[in-house]
Amino acid sequence: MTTIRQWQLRAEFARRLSDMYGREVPAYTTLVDVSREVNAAVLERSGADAERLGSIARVTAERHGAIRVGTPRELQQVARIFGALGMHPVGFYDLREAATSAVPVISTAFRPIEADELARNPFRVFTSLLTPGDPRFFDDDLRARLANFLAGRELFPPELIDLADRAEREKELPQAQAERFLNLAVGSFALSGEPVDKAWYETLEQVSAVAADIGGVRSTHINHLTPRVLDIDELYRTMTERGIEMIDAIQGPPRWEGPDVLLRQTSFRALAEPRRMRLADGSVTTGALRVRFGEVEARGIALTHRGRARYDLLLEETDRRATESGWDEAARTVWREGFPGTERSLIDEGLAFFTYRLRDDRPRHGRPPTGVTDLLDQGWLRAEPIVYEDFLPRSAAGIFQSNLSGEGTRDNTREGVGYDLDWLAGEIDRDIHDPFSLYEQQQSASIAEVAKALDLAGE
Ligand code: OOG
Ligand code: NI
Repeated sequence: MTTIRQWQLRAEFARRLSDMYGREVPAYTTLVDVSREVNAAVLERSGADAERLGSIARVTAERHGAIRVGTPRELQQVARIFGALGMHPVGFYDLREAATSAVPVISTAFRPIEADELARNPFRVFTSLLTPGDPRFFDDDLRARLANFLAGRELFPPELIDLADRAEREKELPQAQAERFLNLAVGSFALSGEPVDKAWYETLEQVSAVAADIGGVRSTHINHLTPRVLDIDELYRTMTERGIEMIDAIQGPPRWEGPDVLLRQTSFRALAEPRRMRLADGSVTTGALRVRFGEVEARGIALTHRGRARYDLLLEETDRRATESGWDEAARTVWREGFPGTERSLIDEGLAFFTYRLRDDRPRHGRPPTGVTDLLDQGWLRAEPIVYEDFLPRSAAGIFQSNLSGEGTRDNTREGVGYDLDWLAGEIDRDIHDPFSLYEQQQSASIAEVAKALDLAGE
């Protein structure tokens, strides 16, 4: 009997979701086509260097998605579906605190956490949970109405959840069950044709378009899917030439001649999609909602806590200076002054994560030195960057915000409430992994392996 393993389920789920989203949002297909062209061009131009941050096969298939749910119970079910696909919650993002935007959600990302699983297929989903308990956004009356509405909907059929639990437990599914699971799972994230209650949707929209997108409808949907590209500046130009209106900026670090770190992202605006609307008198008309969009990203090297602190400082400095020149130009100047220009200096300053491997052409005689930098200097080791697999809160808030129509409202005279990482982990009954520890473990494991091979153990 053929069985389908978790990583195959994950790859297949990502592929089918991508096909579905392409049918639903045609501009996404253009984005995927342009990404593929840009990646081929970069490969041609830079050869093996282009694959330093992931094989072209991985990068071409690579996507992240975003979904949004309304209750801890819904999130707990999502966690089981992604658990079936070998994807675990990593990181905690509180987008309620973003300076410029009012987004009443907290988020985590579901993704593979082991290096070999990431290499097989790194599909990840940024997953947000509405925070109706936050009085800055919702008053008692609206909170009660939301709770009532959300309690009456079912996003995922019980059969899907049962199959998910089985796949998570057994780490595979027989072919027929795998097919059923994939159908139900992909179908749960399709845009529903069910009419939207117009008055209810608009009530929530006054608080936030995100609140309406989550709590104003009786189903969930994939909100965007993001291919990975090797040259995001070129992609931005090409998409603009093809007449697709991109948001104003590329979020994250600037383009510069030094190492690419963390994550650079940009998106095109939400498109108006026809949706059936139910009016107060019960009649149904066709309206339009702008909720779904396309995004693209370039990934760089994962930073340590110290590297991330440096990154945050440089962002602040750029904000201070950006008034005189454009943001990008200011950022480039700030980066040149304040960030190491080579991978080697990232290592020396302890700013980024690498895996260390023995070089084939290492010395064949003599005792190796014991420290990583000496081993690098004397030709025993090479350092391969560890790719950043996570998200950036500021970019995420920017992506949310730039794609919303209304501003939303946040009453800052009120105190925000709880909703921290521990609360979230408790609600979904799973550990939420710390991204820094995952990168650190990967780096340490590679050092331990090298030490063992060179017989440096204990030194
Ligand atoms: C999620 C926005 C965040 C990213 O790439 O930073 C995100 C959403 O719109 O639901 O996807
Ligand atoms: Ni995204």
